[in-house]
Amino acid sequence: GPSLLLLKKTKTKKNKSAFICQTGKFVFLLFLSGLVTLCFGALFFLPDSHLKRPKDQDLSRSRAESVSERATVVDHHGADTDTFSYAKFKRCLLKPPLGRDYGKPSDPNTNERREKVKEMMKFAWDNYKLYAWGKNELRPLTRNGHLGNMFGGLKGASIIDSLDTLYIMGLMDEYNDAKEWVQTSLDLNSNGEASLFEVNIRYVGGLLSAYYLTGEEVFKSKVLELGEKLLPAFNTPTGIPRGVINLGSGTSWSWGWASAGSSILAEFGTLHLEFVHLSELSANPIYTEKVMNIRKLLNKIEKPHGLYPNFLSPVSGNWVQHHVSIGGLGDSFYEYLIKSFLMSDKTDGDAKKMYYSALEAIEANLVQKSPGGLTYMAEWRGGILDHKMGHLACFSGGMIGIGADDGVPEKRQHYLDLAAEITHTCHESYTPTKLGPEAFRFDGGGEATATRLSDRYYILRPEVIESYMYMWRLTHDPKYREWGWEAVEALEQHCRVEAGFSGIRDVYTTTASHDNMQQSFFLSETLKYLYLLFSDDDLLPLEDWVFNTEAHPLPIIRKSCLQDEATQDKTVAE
Ligand code: DMJ
Repeated sequence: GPSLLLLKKTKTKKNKSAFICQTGKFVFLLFLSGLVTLCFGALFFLPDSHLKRPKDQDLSRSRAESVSERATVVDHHGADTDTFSYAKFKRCLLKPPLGRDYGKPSDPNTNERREKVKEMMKFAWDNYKLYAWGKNELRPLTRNGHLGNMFGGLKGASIIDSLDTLYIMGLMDEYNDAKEWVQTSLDLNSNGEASLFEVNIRYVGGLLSAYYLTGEEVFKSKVLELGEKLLPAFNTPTGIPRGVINLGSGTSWSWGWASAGSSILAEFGTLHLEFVHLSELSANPIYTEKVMNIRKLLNKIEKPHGLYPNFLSPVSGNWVQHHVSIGGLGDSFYEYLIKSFLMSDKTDGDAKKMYYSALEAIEANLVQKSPGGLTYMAEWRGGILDHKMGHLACFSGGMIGIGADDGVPEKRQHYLDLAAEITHTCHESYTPTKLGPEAFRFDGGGEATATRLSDRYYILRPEVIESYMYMWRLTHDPKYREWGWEAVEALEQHCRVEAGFSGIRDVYTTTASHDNMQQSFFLSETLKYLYLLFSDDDLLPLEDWVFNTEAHPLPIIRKSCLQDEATQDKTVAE
């Protein structure tokens, strides 16, 4: 009947579905075996893959290779990208970078001052984050961001400049936000016109020091990527780079305002520290070669009275005019000579020679005593002195101080005295708001005063405080901490506004007119130097670190230690 028919139908259905199921399984197995064959086959086509297990007899050799003979991973520029060992570098430091207790001073009053500086950093950072995140600088009055045109479309200058300051202050949430921004949003594929100098001191310097302090690979890979983009700037007949570079196309040219297409001493002379470290990290000598070439040319060229003028032609390699300054246009060239020597673990003899003979020429031609007894550095225009000193030149107190130990021993005290006198003069220029003008003069009856209205502004610059910090470390004279505290109070009174810190237009009036700009160097330099001034000396000890001109700490390169470490590793491996 109908039930038998139903049973038959069901049976046929079951058979059918069993058949379909069997076929499905077969197809699946066929697919699977195909896949396995494919993957296995692919292994043979891999060039020298990590997936290939070495033969047993090769095991010990490959360990040795991985430890000390890693010059095998070569990128397209010939750089060995796998040679630098962070662990080895750390072992070659004399002291822990953050000191015993993050440099916390035992004296409660000093500690309170240090906490105040940390609070200022947090306030500056929080407002930047709130109103200008990802832009280059904060405009604290209008509460928005500023991009500007110095960095060729690169963004986040305040973030890169703040990384190390946040880290040493132990502001870890803020540091982590900054690091995450670098990971996710720092885009180096920009196509704009950048100042080679500014990108180098802020971005390259900032990323380098963030890497050396934290060991985070992201900073290393970013800085190496950026370093490559700067290389085309050196494609000139002399190898002296021009001031401006398009980060996308690599074309470069001189600043429109620099006479006769010249390059600026303080710009092409302020690459050495960062470029040597780029070579260290990439094991690619090209960066060091580029800056050594600049050094060679400067060493060889005839110098008027032993002085280095501010403008040089990248085409002929000759000076373009005879204007010499320890302030703007010249400043950090001199700083990088002594710091190159110190950073080389005192092995870079040329840098040392050039620094001390430049200093002698400066003393013979530029250093002056005012009628009121203040020592200052005048500017030199083809033999004629302009009795003016820029705020920028006030870094030289610290520079002469850190170089005092390595000249001829009989001049040690002389250099320390000169450093102290210059720092004193710069402190004298900080009045009556206790902040200093952009430039001050010693003629027309003035003593360290800005006589021109246009020189009266203060844009949160660090140089005077920088010299207090070095002089404190060198002498421990309490007056430097007192002067630093004066500056903290003045910054609070005249520059702190509701949404950050701002420069002011006139240091001679107490009713402040703000310029609406929180410069990124305020976070990287001014606040860092103040924090170090109120910290113990074991926070970023000078035995191990030199600060680039944007206050980014770079480690002294102990070649012999690094080599010993490598040999030891090799011996262990064998
Ligand atoms: C910073 O960018 C650096 O210190 C540079 O060497 C000079 N100018 C500013 C700070 O004043």
